[in-house]
Amino acid sequence: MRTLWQHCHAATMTDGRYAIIEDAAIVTSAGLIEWIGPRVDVPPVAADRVVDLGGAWVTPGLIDCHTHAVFGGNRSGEFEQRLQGVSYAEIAAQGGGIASTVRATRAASEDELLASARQRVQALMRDGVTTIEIKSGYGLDLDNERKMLRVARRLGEELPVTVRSTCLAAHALPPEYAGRADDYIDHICEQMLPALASEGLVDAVDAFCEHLAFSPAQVERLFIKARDLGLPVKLHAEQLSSLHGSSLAARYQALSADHLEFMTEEDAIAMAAAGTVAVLLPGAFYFLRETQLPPMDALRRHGVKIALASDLNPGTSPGLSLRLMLNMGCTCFRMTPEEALAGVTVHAATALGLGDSHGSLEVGKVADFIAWQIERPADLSYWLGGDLPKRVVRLGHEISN
Ligand code: DI6
Ligand code: FE
Repeated sequence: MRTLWQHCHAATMTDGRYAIIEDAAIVTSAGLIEWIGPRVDVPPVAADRVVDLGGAWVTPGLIDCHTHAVFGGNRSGEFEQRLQGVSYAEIAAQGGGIASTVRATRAASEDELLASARQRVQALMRDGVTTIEIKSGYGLDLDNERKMLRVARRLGEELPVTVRSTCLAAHALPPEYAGRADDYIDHICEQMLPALASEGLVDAVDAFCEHLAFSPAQVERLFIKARDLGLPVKLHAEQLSSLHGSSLAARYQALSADHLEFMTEEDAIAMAAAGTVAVLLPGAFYFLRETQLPPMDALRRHGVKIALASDLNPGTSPGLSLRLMLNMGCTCFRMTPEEALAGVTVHAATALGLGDSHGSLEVGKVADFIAWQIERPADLSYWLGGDLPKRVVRLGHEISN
């Protein structure tokens, strides 16, 4: 079925810019963009269907390239305790924090995890998200990491959204390995990752490189294993301190290094040279009331591609709106609305290894796009979340969500 979509303006986001086409037309066929350009130039194609978009602004479908959307329970109780004056250390001593999410995730069945994650993913989809990355990392043993990754795969099968799954077994030390972080890394490398990869559950490998998680040397062992298995890597780096995990990630041609508040200029130079995308997560910055900003000037000066994501997780970013993150990227990190939109489209696609097929409105890419009833593209960063009127097209077909 060939469809001609017209009466719209397009922010195509090619090369990370708005790259606007006024009074645009788009021809889609077999799920792909077959032609896009000014309406006056539409080739004489035989369209099966012509759709009037009513003067909308069309952007690529939004891509949330960093989420932990699958988890058991939530931590709103801890949130409330902290605001009543209970310290984080006390909460952790009571078995709270990430350990409580690990317990709840292990206790939940695959179907229970699917049901709770489905609601969160659907919330993101109502915001115009057509592609989402989902990490494991609250199971921390083979069966429970497998359960999380299977839920990610099932979400991609049952919802009209493209899901990329990332194995984050090196997120935290499971209680049964307390004091034996190197042994846990060995276990991931020798048992968990090969098994999960052979089951086709892993699109990328991630780790949390931080004093309270895993060291650069431990992360490097994991990266070497991922490379042996032919899997691309990503890294949570420089969120709370500077360990130069982002430079390590660059050495392994990582798809992305994420968080990055404490990264240095040298890290930015390494990332630019490797093409490693900087994924900024303003939801966690906001929720933790951090004050250290990622080095925006260094990232820009060295030409590092910048993506933005929700980091949706129960501990540090219970963020159910990617558009709210656009506003936070602008307000907290001083990104421009154009940079923010590029961060959830073209650069987010690259951060997932989907740069050739997703993220911008170009011939040959998937026909995933949103027709927004807005005044101008900056509206997407300007409103603080909320349900903007829009039509969502995925693989050339309009979906309702
Ligand atoms: N960085 C974070 O902020 C989260 N994970 C990570 O690697 C914390 C996740 C949690 O507290 O549940
Ligand atoms: Fe994260």
